[in-house]
Amino acid sequence: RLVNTVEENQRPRVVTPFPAPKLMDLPMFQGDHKESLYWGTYRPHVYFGVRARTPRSLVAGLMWLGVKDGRYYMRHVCQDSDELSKYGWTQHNGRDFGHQVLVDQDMTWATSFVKTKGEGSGYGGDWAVRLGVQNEESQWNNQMQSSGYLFFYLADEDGNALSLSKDKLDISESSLLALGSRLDIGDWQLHLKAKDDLEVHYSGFRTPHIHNLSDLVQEELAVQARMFNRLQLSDTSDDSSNILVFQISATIPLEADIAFVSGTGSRVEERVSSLTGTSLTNLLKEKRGEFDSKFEKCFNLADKLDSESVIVGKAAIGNMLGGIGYFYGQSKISLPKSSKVKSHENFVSYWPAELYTAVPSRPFFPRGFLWDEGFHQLLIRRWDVRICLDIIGHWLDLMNVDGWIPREQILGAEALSKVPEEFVLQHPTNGNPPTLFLVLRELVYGVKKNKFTATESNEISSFLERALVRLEAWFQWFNTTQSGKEMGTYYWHGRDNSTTRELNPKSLSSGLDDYPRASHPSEEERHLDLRCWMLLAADSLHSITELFESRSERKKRYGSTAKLLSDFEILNQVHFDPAYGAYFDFGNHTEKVRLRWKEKKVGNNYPTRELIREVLERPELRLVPHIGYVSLFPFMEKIIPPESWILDKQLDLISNRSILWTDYGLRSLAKTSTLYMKRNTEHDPPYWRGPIWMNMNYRILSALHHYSQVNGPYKDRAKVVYSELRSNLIGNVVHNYHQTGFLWEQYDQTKGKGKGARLFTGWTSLVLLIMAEAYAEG
Ligand code: 6A9
Repeated sequence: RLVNTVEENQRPRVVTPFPAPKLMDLPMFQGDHKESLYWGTYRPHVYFGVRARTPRSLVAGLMWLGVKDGRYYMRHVCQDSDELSKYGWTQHNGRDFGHQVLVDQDMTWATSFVKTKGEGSGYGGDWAVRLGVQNEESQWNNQMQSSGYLFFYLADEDGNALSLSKDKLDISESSLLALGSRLDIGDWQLHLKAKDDLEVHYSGFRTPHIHNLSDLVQEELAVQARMFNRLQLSDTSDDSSNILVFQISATIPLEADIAFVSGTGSRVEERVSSLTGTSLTNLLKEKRGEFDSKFEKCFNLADKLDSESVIVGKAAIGNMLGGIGYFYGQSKISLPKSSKVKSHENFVSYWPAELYTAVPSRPFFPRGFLWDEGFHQLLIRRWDVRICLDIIGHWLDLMNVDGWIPREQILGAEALSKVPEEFVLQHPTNGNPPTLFLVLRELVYGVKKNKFTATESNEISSFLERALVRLEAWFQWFNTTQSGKEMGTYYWHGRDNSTTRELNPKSLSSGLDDYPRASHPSEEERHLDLRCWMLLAADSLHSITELFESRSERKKRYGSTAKLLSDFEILNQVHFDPAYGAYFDFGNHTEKVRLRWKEKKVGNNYPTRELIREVLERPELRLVPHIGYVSLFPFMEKIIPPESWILDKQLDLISNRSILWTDYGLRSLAKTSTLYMKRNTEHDPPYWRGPIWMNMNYRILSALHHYSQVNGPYKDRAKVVYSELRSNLIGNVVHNYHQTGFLWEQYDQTKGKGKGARLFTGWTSLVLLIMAEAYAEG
């Protein structure tokens, strides 16, 4: 379109979409592909939820009352404070099957999801969920504990009314609970079947906001409890309800099958019956078998590792795929102070957008994070390339006209309700590592080496062909806005150079948050990790352009940029410190900083104390002598020639216990660093200043694997370090999983204990690639 409407002219540049055909409009994402991914467990923030990939969907979900110390608590949204001793998908194929186990006190829940498209099914097909509850201890005499308080709901985000099948539900007479109609899928029905007697009660609500549904149900139960002394929904609903909640009560053990069918014109009974009872049992069995064989085919663990590890490997891929969500909404973008945009607030809204993405952690961070996603895709692409491309496509379509992609995607009211205010705004001056290139580079290589089927190859190629202009813009965004003073140098913009509180001003955009950088942020800075990310981007663009044009100008340009950024001599001149044998950032820096308590007078109030940074020496331009993950970036990008003595030096740093080595993986920051395990402010404990993180360990391990394969004097040494690091990482994650029930965000470097967010099944799931020894080739 050549003509801009008036409205578009007034739209601030920062919220203007990148002007190129969208990836998600590619034919490969329409038709069968789109329909096959319509329904799914795309609500990772709840313990169990189903929705379709459409902005305002019909959504389903599970709630139950947990009992603790004689009190009831509503379980719905994944919350750490619920203290479930374990939960997560033990299997999930990302498409039409998943099995999850949840342990709440002495109750064990199982949710199995399955989807089918049978003759007569409407758009997107039919789906079913089998809910099972068992009681570990036999407290049968305790009535309160022996009946399950289980709630299953349907809510129409579009506001369409849902009808109850009849006023008095009796499922021994008819399994039909509810019915309705929508534009996307036509008429639909919800059925419930069970072997044993179930009592079903219900309540209808009308509200556009489903993110506070737990409160609505709890309030209703409280009213009922006060009036009638029972925890039972009121059996009322009117014609306008867009939410129906069903309460299913029975004695434990309980098993209930819920079937959702659309396209109710034909074969409804057969389809419901094939999705419940014995047929469902058989179908689930078949799906579990398929998952197991695909798992074995993709990762080949059977003769490599013990069964304890294999369980963790399955949980890793299961939770990665089961954690995939679909979100819709508008990011809030912070307005620079100089902005001419008229706004009463300090932000402007991004355009309404869809995002289909994996998430780092269902209870803590159930939303998209840009650089996390590149790591997620390293795993997902080995399971299902189409899901991988679909996810990357969604992300690239979020790019604005400047080539910028917001780092954290907080889309929609449900997502927003989980984020503290100070983290909501996205800053258009700040980037986040372009890790999607990690997987794109692998895909290009796979195409060139014929590792994919012909159809897959064609799809990847047409994807890349359309993605190229966006990828180039992304590269340009970094190359212009994050460049340093000297040619070929880069630094993360957005560090605070006026703070007096931070021991070392953070660089959130790098993804490594509080990893120490130059003490005094300045334009003179040169960040080693960003330089290596730029190399990755240039190198990937070079090989992508090579796919389409063998002799073009731009192919040459990316080739020479990559060559420049991987030039060993230049790298060493700018970032190498021979005294340490290590690579460092460069910047305005002093080691002599510390936090001190100072008295603070606030008006007439009593004096209070505050923690303030003291600088005891004038900073100067120099290398920043902190050894840690950043120091290893040239190693991770395999820039160091195999015969170089510097490679030997890197192996020293890695394998030295007083520096980076631990029995559980490599520390983020060397024990010898002046900021090792130091708080950044009073409220900010160390994060990337010691603990072990899986994404970086995976990349370091990949490089070790590489150097153990190529010829050179340090080949054998690399091999030894490689296998020890690998077994330490696997051993510790497996041990923690079986002990605590979870994969964790990071692992403590002294005892190996999981820390930070639990049920962190984002990049920690890379442990599966480590088990499978699956690294990038080429
Ligand atoms: C806080 C608090 C319930 C921090 O995995 C996501 C990111 C990584 O991209 C980043 O590298 N995590 C890492 O340093 C978690 C970030 C959480 C920020 C928002 C909101 C909500 O608590």
